[in-house]
Amino acid sequence: MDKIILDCDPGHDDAMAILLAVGNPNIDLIGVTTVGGNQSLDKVTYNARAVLEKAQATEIPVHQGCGHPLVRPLEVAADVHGETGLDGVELPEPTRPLDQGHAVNWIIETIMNNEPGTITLVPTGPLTNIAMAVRLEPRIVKRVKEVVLMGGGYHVGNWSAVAEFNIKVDPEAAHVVFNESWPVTMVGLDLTHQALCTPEVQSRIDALGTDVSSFASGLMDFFREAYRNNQDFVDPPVHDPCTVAYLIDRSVMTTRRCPVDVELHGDLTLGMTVADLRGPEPSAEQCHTQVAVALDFDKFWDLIIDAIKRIG
Ligand SMILES: [Ca+2]
Repeated sequence: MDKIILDCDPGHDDAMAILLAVGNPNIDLIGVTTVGGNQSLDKVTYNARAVLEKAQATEIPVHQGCGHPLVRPLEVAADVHGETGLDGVELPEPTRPLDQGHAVNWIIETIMNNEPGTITLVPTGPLTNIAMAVRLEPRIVKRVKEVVLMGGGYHVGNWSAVAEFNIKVDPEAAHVVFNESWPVTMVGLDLTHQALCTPEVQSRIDALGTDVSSFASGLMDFFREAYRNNQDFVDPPVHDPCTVAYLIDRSVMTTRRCPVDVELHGDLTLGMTVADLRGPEPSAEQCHTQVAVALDFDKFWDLIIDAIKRIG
């Protein structure tokens, strides 16, 4: 079973990733860490704890990480996620106190104290914590099984014409993460824009008729409105759980191996994830990065709905 650390900034789609990781029996969510992104660090940390409370998963520790990108001021996504970062739903009061210890230290200790090749990092926010961890303890690179991150895109952006939010908020951190030698799967917008919560999908969530299903549906109602008003989408793309779904079942998406780097200097292209898709596909030995290409829509939503159902 994959042991995962979810490094997130909830965020409506981060919340769905937490529900999927908690509810799926083949994922061992050993901890949640938070990073400033969709909203300020205090807000997203509270949200992470509240979502775990809602999912009856208070055994899972939450460690608070970095509130600001490595170099740049924090940009939040209030237009997409609201003032709280999880607008549109009532959050339960977390009963578990926030765990002590900075997320970056906790990530390092956890990786160093577990067998090599057993921990998978799943970042679904800006990559600040992960970059800090790798600079503080470079030995984690060889010990992590893989990094499966939501961010970037090889054909499209959302925070600029060519850059996605998580990468654009902290491009220097992303540059660090993509340039270390660990296996990186970039689950970018090319993939996540296929993960649309259609009315048909949402009616399946509603039909579960549980407290958690109505919570998830409330998240999707707000997300749909926000994406209609600000991003010109009819149905909202539910980005972050695509990472977790891939770890549950590799056949949920197809991938293409290719070099990926992060633009740090372009006036128009800052934060762009530049994927070199020329030539034949390299092998895993030749290239440590791959991009997600095509989603099995039905399989993806079946996993989410099954997880929500299991939480009960
Ligand atoms: Ca996120």
